[in-house]
Amino acid sequence: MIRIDVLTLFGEMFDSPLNFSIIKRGRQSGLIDIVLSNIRDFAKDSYKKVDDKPYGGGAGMVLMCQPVLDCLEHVQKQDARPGRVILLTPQGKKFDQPTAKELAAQQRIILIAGHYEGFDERIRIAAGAEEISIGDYVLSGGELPAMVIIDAIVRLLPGALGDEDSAANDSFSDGLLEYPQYTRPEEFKGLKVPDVLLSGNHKEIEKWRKRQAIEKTNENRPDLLHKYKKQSRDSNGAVKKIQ
Ligand code: 4GX
Repeated sequence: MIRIDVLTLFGEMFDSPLNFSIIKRGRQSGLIDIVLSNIRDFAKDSYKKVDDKPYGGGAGMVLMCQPVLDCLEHVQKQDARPGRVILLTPQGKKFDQPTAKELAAQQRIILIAGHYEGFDERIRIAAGAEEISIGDYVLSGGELPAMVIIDAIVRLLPGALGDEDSAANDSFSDGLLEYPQYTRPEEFKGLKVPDVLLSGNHKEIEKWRKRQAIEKTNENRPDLLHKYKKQSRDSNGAVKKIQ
């Protein structure tokens, strides 16, 4: 069972997302153990102070080394597995599906979510931590990124999804966005389901879906299409035929 620790000042933020749907089932069925720890419990003074002004000046506050590192030491002692320590910051390596797969193969992960202007850099160094960003925008804290990462990991664990769902069919599993889907009725306010999907011709349906996936990727994410073309080259370096 994979263990995910989250060090945060706002544990209540996790209550709802961790108790629904796939994550809830994953926790109930013993696929995953999620442990929240409150950094403030490790503050030393009577004000429970965990942050201070930045050296060199500037706006905002910085999370102090002592409460974060004491909290980390406390959770690391609870389990023999040391775990990969991850700080959620906009300065980190960009989170993506390959990273989710890599993390889903770990035994233990420790996520540290800050809520102020940043962490004292020595937290990263002393903890031997890596930094991960979920995208190029600024959030008010690392809690939502931690939940995003947990969600992406849990659904990859064997047995987390129902039989009918498969992580192998996801967007990104072959480097392309997913093709468009349709369900009943065949016509809605004059908008028809493409004929090919009603044809029963599986070969033609597959070709149509592939073509649609390529068009969608070209339109919305040309950066992904460049990667896809690279990976689709054969051993002689020629681009494999895209049908
Ligand atoms: N992907 N934020 C972290 C506070 C902070 C800033 C610097 C440590 C160092 C974010 C993101 C993100 C906002 C989380 C600032 N803590 N995290 N927070 N995008 O924007 O991961």
